[in-house]
Amino acid sequence: MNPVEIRKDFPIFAEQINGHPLVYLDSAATSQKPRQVLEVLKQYYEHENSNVHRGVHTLGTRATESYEGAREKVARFINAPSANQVVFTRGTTESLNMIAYGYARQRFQPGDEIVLPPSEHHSNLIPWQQVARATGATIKYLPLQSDGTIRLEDVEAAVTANTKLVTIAHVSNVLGAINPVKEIAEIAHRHGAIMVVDGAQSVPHMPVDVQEMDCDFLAFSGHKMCGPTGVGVLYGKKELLDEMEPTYFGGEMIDVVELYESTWKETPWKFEGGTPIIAGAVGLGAAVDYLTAIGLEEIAEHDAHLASLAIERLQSLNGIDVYGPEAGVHRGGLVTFNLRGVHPHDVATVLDTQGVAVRAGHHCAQPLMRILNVGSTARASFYLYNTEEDIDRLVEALQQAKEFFGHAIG
Ligand code: 7TS
Repeated sequence: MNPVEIRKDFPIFAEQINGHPLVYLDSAATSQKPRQVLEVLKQYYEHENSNVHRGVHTLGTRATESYEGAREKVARFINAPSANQVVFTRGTTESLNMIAYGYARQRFQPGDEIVLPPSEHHSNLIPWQQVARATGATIKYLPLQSDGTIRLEDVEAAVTANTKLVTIAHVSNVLGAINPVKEIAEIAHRHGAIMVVDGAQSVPHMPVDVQEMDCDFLAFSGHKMCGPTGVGVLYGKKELLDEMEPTYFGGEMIDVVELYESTWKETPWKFEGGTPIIAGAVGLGAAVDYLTAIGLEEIAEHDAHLASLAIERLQSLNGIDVYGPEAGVHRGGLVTFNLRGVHPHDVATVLDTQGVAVRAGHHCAQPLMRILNVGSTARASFYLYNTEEDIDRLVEALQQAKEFFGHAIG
């Protein structure tokens, strides 16, 4: 895998940012899009655009074939047993909320427990708070180690016969930790609970096999994996999706509508009320093709290598705190850090003057920020188009930031 060649697929890298070539280190927020995906979107709108599942006309058939073809591509990508277990949603947030509304709220009651770490993205935390409020179920947080990771023995201790749902991010968007989701799923299942995996930061970056992991639900977003914004996926085990209530009611998702009651289509179409995210799904299918051709193993190795290198380089600068586990096999492609005594927004602003894009803020993980005892942090996140030279540029820009803010250069 050659990131220098890969970059040529991404038109955005022709941009100059404040007089510098773009160094894009914010792929955990959203990835850039390759020409191959942009061209499929253009082709779709120019040659296939129509509504799906209803037209008997030729364009309707083309659009339906492309849309359902994308579902099959996504199913193969995560090794789902069937394409019917892939629901197109707006993204991870919507997928997780659909589980909360359509599954958890219908079943949970006082005394039931939901187990998760406090380090989750708000999208995998607030929906469960809301379920607890609505049903009387209790949230039980797993303890975190000083590096922000969880231990399996703590999961064993927390999960009981009262636990109905265990959830965790496969890869933390702040700490970069890769969590042992397969082992956690095994513990959850032993106690009769279901396992929900937030795959927003893993599916774009490493091979993810839902059957091997044995999760009950998996949520992820297209826009973080070279696809368009506005499309994501909810994968579920067939029997759970069949049992689960739709969240949106209206056109497309029905079987028979009477005046006072109605019945739904089968899974997955019962979850896709209204005109679905047709072009988005087709674009996501193209992104899946693109990533598959490069190879997810190679991408995972590349991202982890850049993260290790970045951690090493940042730690060699004085006055920089790096959060999360040490570099190594259990780390994804991002590094979260602070320049001591300087607000991360100020750091990110100085980096931007050098063309280096990093994210600064609480990363939608306010409880974790409190545990780390920081208000916010800066974060550099890597993807297939980043190079070692990008890390040189990050380090140079950080050195300038240190000079600017009066730090001694390490
Ligand atoms: N879960 C995790 C682990 C995430 O990283 C994100 C987005 C989401 C859920 C929500 O995804 P969405 O596509 O529905 O918004 N994370 C980030 C981030 O770290 N910076 O910007 C968005």
